[in-house]
Amino acid sequence: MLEIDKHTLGKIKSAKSVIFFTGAGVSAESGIPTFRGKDGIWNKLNPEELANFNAFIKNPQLVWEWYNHRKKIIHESKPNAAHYAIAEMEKLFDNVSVVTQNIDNLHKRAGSKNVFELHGNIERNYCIKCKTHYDFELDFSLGVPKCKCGGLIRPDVVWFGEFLPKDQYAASEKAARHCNLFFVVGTSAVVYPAAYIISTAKEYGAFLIEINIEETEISSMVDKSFFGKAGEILPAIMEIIRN
Ligand code: BJW
Ligand code: ZN
Repeated sequence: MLEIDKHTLGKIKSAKSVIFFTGAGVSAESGIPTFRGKDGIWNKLNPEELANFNAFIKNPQLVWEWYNHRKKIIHESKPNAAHYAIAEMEKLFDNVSVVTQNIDNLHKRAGSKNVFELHGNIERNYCIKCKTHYDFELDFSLGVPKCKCGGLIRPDVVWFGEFLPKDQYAASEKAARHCNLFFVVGTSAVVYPAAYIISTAKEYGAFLIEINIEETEISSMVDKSFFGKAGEILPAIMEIIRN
């Protein structure tokens, strides 16, 4: 049974506008590996060699192999109890937004309506030259797919050194300035500018709750931490709010 102190419970129950800021940890129980931490993929792979534009230009084949491998894992996975609890929360509060760093589309698949994607979406692709979108299964039979203009097609995700989609970031910041309750779920909170959204919410007076299996960079700045799996803590919180 999850224990929630009176103060935290009061903040949860009185909230009108709520944000769930999520990272790779929210999808861990769906079988999608995280980046950092104990089982993180970057213990084995070097992000410098894969998650930046220069790496793509140098070896597009290798970068695409990595994304196609992850795409397969994502396609074979399903939203977990954490994604579903977050989607259900829309029925319990006036206003719920999901601000995610994940590219796996699982929040939308679980039924969340108001999702802002800060680091793109693995389901989408675009041409590096003319920016035309190719949001369907690409054909790799002749090597790395190219646009009709001759440019290489890349996944529509945000690599290191690249700007975040302006509209998604602006909408997330705006929501953070107006929310009363801000959940930080399954993120190491070390990647910027995404992590600034957490500080914005705090600056504008939101009550911050972290859910993670371990302490993170932001554990000392949040109002309350629940240490445990997102797929267990979030459904438990939902039940407590309902009763
Ligand atoms: C569980 C769990 C369970 C496990 N339940 N919990 C300011 C300060 C310092 C650096 C910078 C700064 N501003 C910019 C930078 C540079 C850089 C950056 O932040 N670097 C730091 C890492 C040092 N940022 C950028 O480059 C960004 N762009 C930018 O700044 O543009 C401006 C600019 C333009 C031109 C020139 C210069 C600047 C872009 C960042 C893009 C990040 N992209 C990636 C890859 C996306 C595509 C892909 O997936 O392939 O996004 S990196 C990777 O990290 C991915 C994630 O979205 C992101 C965050 O990771 P996340 O989600 O937090 O995952 P993990 O693995 O770190 O953590 C998982 C957590 O879950 C852990 O805490 C576990 O404990 C927990 N967990 N199981 C609950 N069951
Ligand atoms: Zn093109």
